[in-house]
Amino acid sequence: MHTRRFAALAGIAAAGVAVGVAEAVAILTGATTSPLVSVGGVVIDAVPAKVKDFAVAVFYTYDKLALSIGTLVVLAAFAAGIGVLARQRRLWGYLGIGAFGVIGIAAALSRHNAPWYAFVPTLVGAAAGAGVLHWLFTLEAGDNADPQERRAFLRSAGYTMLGAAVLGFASRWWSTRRGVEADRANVQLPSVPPNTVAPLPPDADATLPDLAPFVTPNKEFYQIDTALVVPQLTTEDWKLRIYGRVEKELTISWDELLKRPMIERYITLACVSNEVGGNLISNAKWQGVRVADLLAEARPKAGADQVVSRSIDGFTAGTPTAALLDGRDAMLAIAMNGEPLPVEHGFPVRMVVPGLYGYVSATKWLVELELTSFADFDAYWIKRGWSAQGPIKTESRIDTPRDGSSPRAGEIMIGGVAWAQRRGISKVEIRVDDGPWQSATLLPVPSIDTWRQWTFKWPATPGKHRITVRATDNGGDTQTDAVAPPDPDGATGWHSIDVEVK
Ligand SMILES: Nc1nc2c(c(=O)[nH]1)N[C@H]1C(S)=C(S)[C@@H](COP(=O)(O)O)O[C@H]1N2
Ligand SMILES: [Mo]
Repeated sequence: MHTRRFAALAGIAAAGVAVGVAEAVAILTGATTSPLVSVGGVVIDAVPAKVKDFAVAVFYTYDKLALSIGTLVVLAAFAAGIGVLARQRRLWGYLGIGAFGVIGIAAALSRHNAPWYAFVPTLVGAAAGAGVLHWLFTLEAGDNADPQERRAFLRSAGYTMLGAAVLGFASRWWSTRRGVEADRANVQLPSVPPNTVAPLPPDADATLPDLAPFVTPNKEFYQIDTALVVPQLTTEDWKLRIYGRVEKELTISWDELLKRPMIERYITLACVSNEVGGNLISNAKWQGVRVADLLAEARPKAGADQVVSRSIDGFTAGTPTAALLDGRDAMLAIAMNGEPLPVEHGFPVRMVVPGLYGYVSATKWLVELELTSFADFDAYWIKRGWSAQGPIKTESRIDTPRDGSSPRAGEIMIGGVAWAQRRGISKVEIRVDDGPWQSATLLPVPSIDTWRQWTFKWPATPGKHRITVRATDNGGDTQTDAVAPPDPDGATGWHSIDVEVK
């Protein structure tokens, strides 16, 4: 009889081989058929919204790494259990591996756009895992073999194979990633006619230390998505389908999209999950094709009050058709700050709609626009309890001095950003402790669709102080002080910082 440790290690070794082989096969069949990616995707989509908020809050963009590591740990624990069961009866071990196989296959086939052969990697992997289990239990069955040696062998075999699985997975990911990066490097952005370019006022940026720059560099742009592994889509494979309640269905290739008239605009994107004072907001110069031009060709039918934009990995956002046709610069963006979209931000094509939170408008890796109605379809986050309508709320933030810092007494430059996309910012006020509201200096902006920097010279006296900011939009509405959480349609309240002036 084998020891329990032997059996547990044999289970881990078998699972390691199963996953490694499945991921290796998925190199050929494509990332969407990878059992690790599919199971992870199912888990992300199934996690209740509240838990996911927590994950976003705690891990921010690292939540997916945590999920991947967690999944591997759980997988290893189950594999050890299967090994121990197989020690009692070999059949139970095979059934355990079979159960894993069923989960992997169901997950892979359930993913959006799954090809019919999505079951193949898991099937081959499970067969290999079962083979290894069989081999380890029969070949190493000799009771006269040195148990110490046997255990050492198994431990190294198990770890090597798990390592191989992770490596195989990582290398597959890197190879597709390199292919898409090469494709991205080859993109020649069409020029934008000068009269359609929104110029940047030369003094839009106060360039204070710690103050968010007016234009966010691509590398620092906030990133939020549900993708466990960022979709890798080449321009050659990209196609956009416009369908549903339209008079004329359209399918557009990358080359066709590039031939269309282009605009270039500064637009500030914001996440509905952004807390007061948070940094899930960034500003970039986007280049793309007006959504209104494409809709004019497809001709939405009466009652098609919602445009559902869908990504290659099945994420959906529902945007009011009216918001895409009311003259704002909603676009299918192909470039961000003069470069093709970074893969993390939706390469090759994403949607950008001024004035709406990302979850109802900013679909990355965009492949479909479906004309439908709000009554007929709930998009990804709406199904999870968030509001169907997501206009961005007026907010402001203090960036410098930093909360909790201890600046020197004397004249201190307070600075930050304020935003009310589509309405524009007309006033920002600062309050120190219980003092009066005082107007800050507003820096120029290219349009009402971006955030606006502000500065305020403060003669700081020693001691503890609380500084509060509030903004007013061009319609004369002042940002509310009523504190609301992000859920269900965006946080409100005034941002305050505490400093101790020395
Ligand atoms: N395909 C896809 N697009 C998506 C999302 C997503 O999860 N998947 N998240 C949306 C949300 S909630 C936001 S706030 C913005 C963020 O865009 P960014 O990552 O480029 O900043 O993308 C939107 N587009
Ligand atoms: Mo978001």
